[in-house]
Amino acid sequence: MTMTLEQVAQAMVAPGRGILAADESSGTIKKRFDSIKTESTADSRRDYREMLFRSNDAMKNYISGVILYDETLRQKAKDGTPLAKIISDAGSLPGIKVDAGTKPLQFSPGEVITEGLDKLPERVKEYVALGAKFAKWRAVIDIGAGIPSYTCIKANSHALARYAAICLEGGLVPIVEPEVLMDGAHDIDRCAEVTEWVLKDVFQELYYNRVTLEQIVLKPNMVISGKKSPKQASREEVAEKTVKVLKRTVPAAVPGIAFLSGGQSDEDATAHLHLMNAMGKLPWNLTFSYGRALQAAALKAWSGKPENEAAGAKAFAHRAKMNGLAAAGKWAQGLEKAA
Ligand code: 5MM
Repeated sequence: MTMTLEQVAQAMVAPGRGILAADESSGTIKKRFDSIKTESTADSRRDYREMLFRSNDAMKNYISGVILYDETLRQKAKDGTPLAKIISDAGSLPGIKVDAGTKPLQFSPGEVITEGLDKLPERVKEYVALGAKFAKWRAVIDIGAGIPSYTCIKANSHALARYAAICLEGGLVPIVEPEVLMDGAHDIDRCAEVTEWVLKDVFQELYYNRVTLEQIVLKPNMVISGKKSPKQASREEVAEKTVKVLKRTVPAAVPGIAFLSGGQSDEDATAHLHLMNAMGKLPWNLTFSYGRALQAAALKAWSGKPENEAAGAKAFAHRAKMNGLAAAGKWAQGLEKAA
């Protein structure tokens, strides 16, 4: 049975389930593989991702969708099954990253614009034929001296909204991802200020581009201290300030918000999500769309060796379960030890 766009969006943020971001582009996955001294080849990337997608209980119970890179959507498992089919057989939805990455933004030193709108309608058509149900586009906003600029926020919000409209017209649910980086030395209040500004502008552009909010999933950063800030906010403060900013900016018509982890430790990313969900009723479902915070332990346990596949799958299953519980507000620190 074909699902409507609303149904797909709701399934992506279904209670207690979240999204696995496995859409590392060739450069990013190479960096990840370098860290475990493994060569990044089409086969090693396939083996690693196949290990994650075949972690059946985790996929069935906690992973509502998987964001893939172009190469992965076209790849087949060792036994010839398309990787996208392994995902859908586990009751999860395959999605596709459609942005083409960032480039320096003209006349805006230190700032970037995400590219990829050229021929996007044609690419969306092809991805739908290949089985994708949703798409992702990530805009990147950095905080620093004199940045972000109005120019950068405007250009990125507009591109995000154009992407979202193109996807909806072509039959894919767009994940709208404006990421305010946590790399700087700023404190949590500066992050709150910039995140509020960015989200306000993104929703304004979505409106002007006639995007139906019931058919999207928002993927924002949490409101958090910059990694280099001497003043690190507590987990409770992160949860409280994130929800405050979201309430000010995200209309209740949006079915769900799936956070990126952005460089947080695995357990912090889980704890923050749990604390927000434990606050009680919110206008949207709050869940995860983590890359690093879902994969780091699995990548290390696997380390590129076929004999470690069971250990890698187990590490992934543990993080998927912890985050699934956090998405339901049912996580507890003590459960981490049971790994
Ligand atoms: C998995 O990483 C994604 C792709 O990154 P590149 O295009 O730079 O290779 C990234 O967009 C990811 O989906 C989000 O940032 C969430 O991942 P994290 O690690 O922040 O949870």
